[in-house]
Amino acid sequence: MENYWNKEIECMPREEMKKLQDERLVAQVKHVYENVPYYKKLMDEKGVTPDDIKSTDDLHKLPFLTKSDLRDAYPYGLLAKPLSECVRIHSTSGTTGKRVVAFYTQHDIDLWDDCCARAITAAGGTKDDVCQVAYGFGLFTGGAGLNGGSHKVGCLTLPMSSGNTERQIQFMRDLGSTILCCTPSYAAYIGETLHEMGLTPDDIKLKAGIFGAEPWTEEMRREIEKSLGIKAYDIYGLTETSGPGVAFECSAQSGMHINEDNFIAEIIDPDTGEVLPEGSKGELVFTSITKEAFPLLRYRTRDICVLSREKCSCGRTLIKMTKPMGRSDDMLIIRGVNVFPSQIETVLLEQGYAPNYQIEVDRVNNSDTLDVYVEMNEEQFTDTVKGIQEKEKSLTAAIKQILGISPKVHLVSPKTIARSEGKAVRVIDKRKLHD
Ligand code: DLL
Repeated sequence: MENYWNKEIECMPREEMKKLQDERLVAQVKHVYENVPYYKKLMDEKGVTPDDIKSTDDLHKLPFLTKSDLRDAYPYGLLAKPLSECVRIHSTSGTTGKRVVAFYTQHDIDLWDDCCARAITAAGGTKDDVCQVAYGFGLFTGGAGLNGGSHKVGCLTLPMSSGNTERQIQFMRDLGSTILCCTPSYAAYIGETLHEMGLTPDDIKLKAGIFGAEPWTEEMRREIEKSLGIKAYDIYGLTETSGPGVAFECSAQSGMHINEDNFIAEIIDPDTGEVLPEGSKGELVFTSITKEAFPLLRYRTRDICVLSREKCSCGRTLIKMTKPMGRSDDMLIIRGVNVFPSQIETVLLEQGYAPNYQIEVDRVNNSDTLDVYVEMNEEQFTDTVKGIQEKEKSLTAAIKQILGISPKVHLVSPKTIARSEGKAVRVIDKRKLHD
């Protein structure tokens, strides 16, 4: 039986949801225009006033907002409420330029917790569960978001933060954690450590995991599900729109439902900005229609995915997004070919390797090079040199088949690729194509 946190909203008939979005959008545009000079200027430059926005059908008239606007307006330029009404900030983990700082009123936090409560409930969570939150706590939104959602649901919450993996497993055993929340790469690492400690999924009580904050493939999902003996659910979000919980997976485990009562989603052509019809692959754009302190309109996420309104077996009517297939700014262009790291990950896992790999791109004599470092497990490692070379050859061929370009594959000894407790760094691009 499917569990809902807020059935009325999650299963709301389409026309009613559109009406709710229409009303909230009109009010939000007015709020922003009147309270944020930065927005007023952008809208004035485009010749749009709040009176032009009568429903979601007029959304396309509004200007886009990008990460560079957020940087220009740093720190307070997009704030729509007095600071005295804000109770928290979070910030992105960006390594270049200024960080993005997002502000929250207490009402914003309540709505955010509610979105995360929906995700936990959809993964089977109830007040009888023990929910171990192993996302980082701090400026990153992962820990705080799932912690808030877990409290709302009434789970016994373990605010572990990430790291200290053996202790994570010890608490998991001693306190009988049933739900684990962390990045998929950390979940894989926890699974690996569990087995190294001589334990199996039968020694723990976990039943579900809520994993997101970075791209992961279906193959990786299966790997984690096996190593921890759980069902693994995806969760999506970004600091700019509050954090995790913008979209969450249900029992169908085939894409994430977007919390449309809070966010309007569009898919655009990343090059032209043109809005694309449902079912097209393109860049995801979000408009926050309920946020008070930091309400972004038509924010370009750079995440590439597809939206679908196909009926879902879970009964929810909320629109679904596919797993992000990559980011328009993270997509590698190698020898003119578009490459998403997830394509390489799929091949590696299909061929029986663990998700421990690193991709290195460089430019030598004006030509791009692609090196893929893949870790062997102990069993693969005992192979002869010739056997290893053959494995490298067969991996090279399999990757070439998918990408159309040939990588140089290096199989490396067990435990030589750094494990991640948060977002994994999969790609090192040495070409210095960007600042
Ligand atoms: O990663 C928020 C989050 C925390 C989501 C915990 C889920 C769980 P940022 O650090 O601002 O926020 O990074 C946002 O991470 O634009 C995507 O590119 C990527 N991302 C987030 N969730 C997923 C996911 C948090 N499920 C950026 N699959 C987003 C793929 C994801 N990519």
